[in-house]
Amino acid sequence: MKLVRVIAASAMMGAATWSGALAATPESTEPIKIITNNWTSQLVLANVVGMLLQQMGYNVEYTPSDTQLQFTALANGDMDFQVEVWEGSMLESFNKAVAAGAVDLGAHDAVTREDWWYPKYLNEVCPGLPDWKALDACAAKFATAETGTKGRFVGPPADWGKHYSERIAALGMNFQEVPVGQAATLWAELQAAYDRKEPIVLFNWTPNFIEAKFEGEFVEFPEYAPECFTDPKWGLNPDAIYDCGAPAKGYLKKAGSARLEKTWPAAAAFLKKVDFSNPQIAAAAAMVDVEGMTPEDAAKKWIAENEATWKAWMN
Ligand code: TMO
Repeated sequence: MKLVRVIAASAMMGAATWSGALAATPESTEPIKIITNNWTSQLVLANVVGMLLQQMGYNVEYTPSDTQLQFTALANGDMDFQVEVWEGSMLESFNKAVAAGAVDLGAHDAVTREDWWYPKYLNEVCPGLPDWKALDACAAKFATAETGTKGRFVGPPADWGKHYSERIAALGMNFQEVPVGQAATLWAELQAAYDRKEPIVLFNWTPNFIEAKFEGEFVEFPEYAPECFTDPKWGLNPDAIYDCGAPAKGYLKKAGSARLEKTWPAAAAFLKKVDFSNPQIAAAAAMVDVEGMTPEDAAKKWIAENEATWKAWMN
């Protein structure tokens, strides 16, 4: 009788400990849908977060989306998590998504910038750089067969939600945007020009692997203010919005669906703590763009080398 009681008690205790350890995660076996985009740091970070969630016991699914449509998906609860929300290119759609039910999961330590960028050797070719007026005065040097007498600005893929053609028009610049289809083309164009010290001005951002490999600077446009995107009267051109640059010290946030917090609260708490720095993000991009690793392998390597960092996020 006594023995039976002891066994029963210890079995119950065992059960209590067991369910206690697992009660937190996973709250649901339904997969958490992690958004992937088409640039390399995002792919690495999305995989890092996905693998860590799996380690915590969650099921995850990677769902490719573009930088604008993803916000509708987050607001609707069709997708659950985005690890890189860049202020410079996503601010407007992100704010709309939060107003429609998506959740701001906080900012990374990283400070970001996305804008026109040129190799440093052009400072001698176009005196007055990085000022945008000096660039504009130098437009003829950037002309190509495709752009005629106008300078060519090598722009980002269309889905990155920039307004560069509008900016060129608003500032009356003698430039034409020629967008690439994918990020790799930006770097191929840069490499080709850089090797021959030829003029090129292209879309770039930081943190990125570029800063470890190429010397260059962002063009300084009229300083960003929120009104620039909404009030035509603001800025140099009284009849147009977008007559300014992107934020020079932008945020990098994380965003989630409303159901993320409801269905998997411990996962949401973890994701709020996820925090990458500028050097970590630049290194993540370099593993893929310079070393040629897959985003999955780069994520595994990052996890192996940064245990103290991610363990702190789990507590
Ligand atoms: C959002 N991005 C980093 C590609 O500019």
